[in-house]
Amino acid sequence: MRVSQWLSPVGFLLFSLFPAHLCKICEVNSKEKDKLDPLINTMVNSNEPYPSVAPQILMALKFVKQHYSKAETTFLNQVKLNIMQCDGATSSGQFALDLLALTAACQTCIIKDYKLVKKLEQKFQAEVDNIDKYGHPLTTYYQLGLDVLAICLLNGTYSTSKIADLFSVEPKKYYYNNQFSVDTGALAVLALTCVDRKNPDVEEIRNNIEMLVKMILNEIKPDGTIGNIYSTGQAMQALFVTSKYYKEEDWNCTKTLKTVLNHIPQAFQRPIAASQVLPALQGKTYLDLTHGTCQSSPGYLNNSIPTITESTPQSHQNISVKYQVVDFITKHFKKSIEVSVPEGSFFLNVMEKAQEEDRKAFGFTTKSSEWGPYVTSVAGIEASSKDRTYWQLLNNDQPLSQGVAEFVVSKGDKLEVRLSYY
Ligand code: B12
Repeated sequence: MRVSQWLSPVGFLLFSLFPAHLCKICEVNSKEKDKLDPLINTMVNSNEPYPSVAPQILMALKFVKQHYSKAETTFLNQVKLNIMQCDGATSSGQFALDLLALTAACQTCIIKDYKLVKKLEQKFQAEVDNIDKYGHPLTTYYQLGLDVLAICLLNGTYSTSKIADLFSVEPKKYYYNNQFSVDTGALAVLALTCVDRKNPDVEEIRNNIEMLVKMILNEIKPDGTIGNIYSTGQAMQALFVTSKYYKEEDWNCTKTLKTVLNHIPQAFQRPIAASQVLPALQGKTYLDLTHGTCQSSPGYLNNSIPTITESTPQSHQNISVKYQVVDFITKHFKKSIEVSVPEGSFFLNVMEKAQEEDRKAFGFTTKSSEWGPYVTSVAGIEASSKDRTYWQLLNNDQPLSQGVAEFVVSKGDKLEVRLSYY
């Protein structure tokens, strides 16, 4: 039977209008919608000063029916400030996030009047030039994904074949220390899907999408998490828009959704984490940022302030853990210690205890960020974005999926900070 014989006229119209947009989407049902309230509260009550938080919250709030005028105005002002203060030091991904947020907040006039897409194209070009010269971008492929997503959604100029080349599937683009970065892959899929929708039938673009989707599907864990809990929301977005590349049985979306909902109380207390997961839970993706109406109606600001677990141990019973510092790059430095800390302590507390014992070997510095404290130096050895090095966090030789102020240590753990390349 031909498609047109069994589809109703309306169905046929929809089918012929949106064949490339067919999506497999599961979203939180109306009975469970209140499970999202903690995420929304965390976001609207955020007063974090880090530039990448406000744009991502605005992007997430676009998909929330209720309006939070006061909070939205505050975040929009922060985004405008980011744009005004933008200079050579502003990363391309940060600028792309700001543009996506302006789009979400219906501020397209600002984008046009100040020719912001052109500016983003220039920042993106600087990334490409750096790749041509040194083999890696100024920032990371995650940020390149944000750049292309914003340029494409805002109808900027790009070469489809160059984009296909840029996002070709090679380990150095999508892996950190032999581990596939699901977040990076997901952003690339969203960006490539936008490009594909606007320039259909470019084989290389589709091949990239197909391979990345396979790699993302490979990262589905038995409980439905994709990568780890913090990459799952963006991976869901990528899978929503690419269902023609995989079979129904390849992904149990409902299981993933259920697991994420169950993790809301403990895993998404940071505004940044909440903002990245919320769109997918509502069946939305960043490709929807340009859809929908741009009217606003007044809302209210919920006053319940979210609490982030502080880095102070909860109990008095002590546990013993091993901790070592390794310079994996020069291999000239390796120092280990066993410390005793109260049960419920964080990685950070172990580092502090080791530092008290031997400042030369275990002294460290951090810089605060939207994800908490980021370890910048240990034993006087500074990580450097210029050299593309970082202090990687591990336990029992496995990289952690949380920062030092979030990972709770257990008895017998073998913690490590390892200077590595990214
Ligand atoms: C690229 C990236 C990195 C790069 C950053 C390099 C660079 N100069 O750009 C590198 C490889 C160094 C890195 C390191 C780590 N990362 Co990382 N990273 C990302 C990624 C994919 C994109 C970030 C980004 O570019 N955002 C866009 C730009 C415009 O925003 P930005 O504010 O400028 O971004 C900065 C911060 O995100 C910061 N940063 C990156 N990762 C982390 C992790 C922590 C804990 C902190 C405090 C800050 C931080 O570096 C970015 C550039 O300056 C995100 C994915 C995501 N979903 O956000 C994960 C992500 C933020 N990272 C994560 C983790 C766990 C880590 C590590 C702890 C991994 C490890 N086992 O060592 C380490 C940090 C260790 C430390 N020293 O404290 C988690 C955080 C989860 C959480 N609850 O804390 C994420 C969400 C990935 C994931 N799904 O697990 N990361």
